[in-house]
Amino acid sequence: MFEQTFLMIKPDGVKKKIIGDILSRIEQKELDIIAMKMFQITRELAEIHYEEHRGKEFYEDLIKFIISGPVIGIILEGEDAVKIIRNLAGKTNPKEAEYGTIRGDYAFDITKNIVHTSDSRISAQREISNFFKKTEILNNIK
Ligand code: 3AN
Repeated sequence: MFEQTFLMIKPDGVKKKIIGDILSRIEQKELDIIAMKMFQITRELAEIHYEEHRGKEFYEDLIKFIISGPVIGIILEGEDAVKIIRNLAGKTNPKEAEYGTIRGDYAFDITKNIVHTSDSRISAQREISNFFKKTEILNNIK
């Protein structure tokens, strides 16, 4: 299915200086980057993004972590984009993530797990509209 997904390089990925490696892994897949920007997430936006985790024991650490430094937001588009990018990221818990995935290769901590990726088309659309203005998204590269 032709679709869009959202990938965010979290503050630990930026600090580790692995933006280039993550981008090159993305570019090896047949997906188009249609928007990309670096920004600092506000607490308000973090709470919107992680709404589904509100009240869980790890929620506060998650919010504090995601606003602790700049992140890179990327919108990707292509056939089965959601699944391809989930597979590239690897399992949420780095201890279970396979080698060859971004988390399997770089993450050690479930909160600081290098990337966020949308878990469905619907989440992707919600997250994209939370993080990007319509004018920031290219739709003429085909
Ligand atoms: P994913 O990012 O793989 O889609 P979600 O949406 O279930 O995973 O969780 C969002 C983020 O919340 C994860 N990336 C991780 O940083 C954090 N998280 C999820 N589950 C836990 C947990 N059990 N303990 C600590 N942090 C967690």
